[in-house]
Amino acid sequence: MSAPKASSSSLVANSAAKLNRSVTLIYCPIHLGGPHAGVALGPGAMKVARLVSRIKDLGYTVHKEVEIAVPEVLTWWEKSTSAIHSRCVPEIAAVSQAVAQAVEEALEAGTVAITIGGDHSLAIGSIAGVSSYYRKRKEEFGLVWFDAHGDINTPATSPSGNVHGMPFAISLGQGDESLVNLNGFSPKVQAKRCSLIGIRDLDQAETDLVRDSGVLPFTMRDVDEQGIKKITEQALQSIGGDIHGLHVSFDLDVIDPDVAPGVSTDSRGGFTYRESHFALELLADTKMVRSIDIVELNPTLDIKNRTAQLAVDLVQSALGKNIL
Ligand SMILES: [Mn+2]
Repeated sequence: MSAPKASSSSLVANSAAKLNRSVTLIYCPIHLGGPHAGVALGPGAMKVARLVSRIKDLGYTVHKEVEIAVPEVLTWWEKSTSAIHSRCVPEIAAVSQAVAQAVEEALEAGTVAITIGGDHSLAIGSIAGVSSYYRKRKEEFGLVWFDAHGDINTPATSPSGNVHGMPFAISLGQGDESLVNLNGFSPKVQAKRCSLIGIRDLDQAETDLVRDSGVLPFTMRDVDEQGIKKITEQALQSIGGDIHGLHVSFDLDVIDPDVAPGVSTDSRGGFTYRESHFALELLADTKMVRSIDIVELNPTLDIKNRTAQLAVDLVQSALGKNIL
């Protein structure tokens, strides 16, 4: 965001602070985007880590808690034939519709929408909800996506057919039609309003897909070379100062598995503990964060609920918790 003049800046900050004093928690235990059924336990583990009271500790009220129903797909593995390039699409479409509606209602109520997964396929719905909200107001929003992976595969390029590797592409208008056209329009977000931070583990085709997407990418090497502060500033500048809100889609696998072991698809060489917090603190400083996804927490792979506790800490940072 380009820095506005001091007076208007503080006005914006004040009105945004008032608007955002309340959150809506949307629990979405979706596991249909990949083979890791343990992600369905993510919301429960974050509740155990005192998500609600830790948010209230910051002075926020919890406006509403929404439980999204996810259908049982007991035959998930039977859908694993190579002939099927996107698995569980009808089920994921139904869940996405419910998530989209819950997120849009949360924004209409003037609250920050926090969607707790579940795998990253839930971002199809959350971003659809955010997009519908701003579309009705003819306003722009930005998207900052933290991930070890690109999540930008299409059914044609995905080696696995797992939809949790496709939600970014779907939000940009590429992929299975029933998911792309959720709420009757596409794309949900313009590539120039997006940044993808922390990538280090891309599928073969994804390297080109990321390069050609128009999204501003930052690899872990960029993080190493420039630091979180510089790249976050670049991301915000590229997204533009004329937005009315930011959506943060945070895949916990962006963090190094030594720090966050409880994720489905870990990849070494990720964010440190402080880099994870700092990135979200910097976004919170903009007073623009209106909606957040926290995804891919897999308690069956965690150690003493450590990753769930970290995830709750990160929600606090995204909501503006400061050290002092
Ligand atoms: Mn992801």
